[in-house]
Amino acid sequence: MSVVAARAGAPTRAATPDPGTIKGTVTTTAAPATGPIKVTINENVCGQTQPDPSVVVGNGGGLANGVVTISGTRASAATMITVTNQQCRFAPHVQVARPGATLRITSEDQILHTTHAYAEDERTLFNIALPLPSISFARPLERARLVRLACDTHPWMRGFVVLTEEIAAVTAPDGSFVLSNVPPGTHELRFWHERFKAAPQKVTVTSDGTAEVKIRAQESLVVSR
Ligand SMILES: [Cu+2]
Repeated sequence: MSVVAARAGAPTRAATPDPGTIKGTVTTTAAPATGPIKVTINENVCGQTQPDPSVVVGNGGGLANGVVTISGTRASAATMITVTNQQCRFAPHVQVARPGATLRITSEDQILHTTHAYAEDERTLFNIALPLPSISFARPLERARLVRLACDTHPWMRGFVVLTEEIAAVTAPDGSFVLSNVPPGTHELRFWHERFKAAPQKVTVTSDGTAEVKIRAQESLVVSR
């Protein structure tokens, strides 16, 4: 009897719901046709042409290099990311980090690249010359914003870093994405892509559950420069 009473009176564990997961795909049915970009300098390293990284559409219309974020959430996103100048491209083309993260910049190419970072208002954040492969530099990425990377030597080179406090994921080559550690509840998903847009979408996540969403994107008239 006393044991039962003791159990009944014991403090119960706080009912913290387990986080859930959002899995989804971003697709488009109207991808603009893009051809390869003609290379005009350093063809020995860069090749004669470069694929256009701004439109990468996989089987079934999956749209790569988009960023899905969950409004109003807070994430423990990456605090250290790397961009590599690789065969005259920025790899990866798009990535996500939290404000305050450090960007490591390096090169694999035997030619001069620069990694020129711009804020959305076209202000230069930094411009790093990489004359040799394997050297690397680190620069802080201080606040929530979209950072565009360009190269002063090679005008086709473009990259993006989305700095956000929110839970976010970059879409894979098949357009898929996974958002983990999502608090249960109804959330709004937002989508960014340098050339496409999509309407915000509501999704409900249950404790320890997996919600599936499909996001349809269309070409935007406003292109991130
Ligand atoms: Cu370059």
